[in-house]
Amino acid sequence: MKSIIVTSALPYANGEIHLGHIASTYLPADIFVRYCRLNSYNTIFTCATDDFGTPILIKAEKEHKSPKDYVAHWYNQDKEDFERLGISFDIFDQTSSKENIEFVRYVFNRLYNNNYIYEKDVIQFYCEYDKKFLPDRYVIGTCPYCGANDQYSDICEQCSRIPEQILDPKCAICGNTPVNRVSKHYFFKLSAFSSRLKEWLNTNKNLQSDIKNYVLRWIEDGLKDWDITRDISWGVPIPLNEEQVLYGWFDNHLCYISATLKYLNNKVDDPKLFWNNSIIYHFIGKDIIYHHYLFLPAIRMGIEEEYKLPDFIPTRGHLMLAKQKISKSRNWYISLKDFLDVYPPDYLRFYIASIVSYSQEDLNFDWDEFASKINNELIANIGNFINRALTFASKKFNGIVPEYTDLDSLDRAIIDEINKIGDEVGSLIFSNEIDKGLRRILSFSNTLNQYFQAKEPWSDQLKAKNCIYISINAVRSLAVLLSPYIPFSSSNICKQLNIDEIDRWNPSELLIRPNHKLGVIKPLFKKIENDEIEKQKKRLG
Ligand code: B3M
Ligand code: ZN
Repeated sequence: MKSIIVTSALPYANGEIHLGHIASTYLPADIFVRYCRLNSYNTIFTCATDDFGTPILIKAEKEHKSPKDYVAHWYNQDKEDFERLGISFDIFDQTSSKENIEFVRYVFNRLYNNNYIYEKDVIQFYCEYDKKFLPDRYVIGTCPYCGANDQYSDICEQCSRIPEQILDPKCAICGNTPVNRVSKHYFFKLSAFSSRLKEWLNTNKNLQSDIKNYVLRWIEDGLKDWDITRDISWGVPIPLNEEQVLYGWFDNHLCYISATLKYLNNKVDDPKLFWNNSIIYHFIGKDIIYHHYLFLPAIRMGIEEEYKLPDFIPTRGHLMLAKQKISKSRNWYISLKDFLDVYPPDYLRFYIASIVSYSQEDLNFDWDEFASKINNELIANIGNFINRALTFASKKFNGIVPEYTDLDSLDRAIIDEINKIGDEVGSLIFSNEIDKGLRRILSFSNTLNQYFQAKEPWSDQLKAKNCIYISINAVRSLAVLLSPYIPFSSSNICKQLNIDEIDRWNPSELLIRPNHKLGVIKPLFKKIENDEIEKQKKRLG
């Protein structure tokens, strides 16, 4: 059996999961994974919180918590949020797990022994008052490009540029002016991998070509070696100098591997071999292309490809909120938790799946569009057909699926549709065209509504028998087709059909036989009212 390993970018353990994360990464990955599982691929879905790094340490200090306790809080919160949305990780780990720390140190040693890591003195800001080095966010100053005040030394939030040297630097903890001090840092020789990376990018036909092209241009422009050292206490201690820790971007993506192997331990004889024999997918948002198309493969190359490189890196754009960039610092975001306190998880899954394309283009969250998609597509199209067919069967046939006789041309045409739909939707999901797959399901459901209307089962008992037999089977087809997208509703449909949960991708088969007894029929969805949407607009953003 073919195996597939899917990872999705690791959320920083320092704040709420918001709709932006869901749209660019977690939901597309989950839909894909659920589809793969139904197709009996041995599929593993891996994620973890990204625990290390300066911003997290600073936030923990502000809350007077140990960084360990601080990330544990967010780990638990994230886990709960993901579960509520039905994101079906097989393992949700932490980059600070002992397995990851051990693995990261092993990788560091391998790279060092292979001469891909070297030492160099660098000048760092140092606060004489706090007695510590001040990497990244520990220094605040003026952006040399746009002149914005109060910017972190590692990124200007005004102009999004990375300042070479911040002006008028101040310690973020005490506000004093830091001094310069020399510190010995380790660098990863990314530049040594230029030609191998180029070769890999050119031969891997599964990567999105537009992204590949500009990553190739970055290589042409010349790759810079990466400073992988941080003079702080929260991180993976560097084997050669335990006083320092590794940069978060050195250890986080290695957790894709360490967490997967941890999950596989005791399940397969040789977890590493399993990794190397699998098709590997890393789902990401476009802001971390550089790290996943260059840094991550180079590190795997540097340890002599002991662990296979990714086959696919599905990369998607950002979610905007009312056409504006989501920003946690400006409080312009909708948290997953807040959303799920108001609407069912499947509403969010349906809406996002319908707008998320397999490209880097940004998408836009819009409350009115959300309501209209739920009301007009999910409810008036899909929900309507399902409820109509089930209610009719329950009222006119006592909930017993009727026998069919002499199929007419309408019946045969719809059976043809059912026979085709599984492969059509399946191949769209498998090629990551999740929105197109959903659109195809909607057009199928539309055809089913037209069929029901044209057959007029209310007018003739004979016509009704064929129509209901076929329609009930089509309802089951919808339960299968929708199960990767809206799993909670799919299992609700199964209950009403009185069949087992969907465990196979078989929407094109007519498996419900005459005389099968249906379950209790209830409307699946509740309409979203206008005034309710207006209320949410005000409350959530
Ligand atoms: N935590 C950054 C981000 O969420 C980072 C991803 C790590 S994936 C290895 O955008
Ligand atoms: Zn200070």
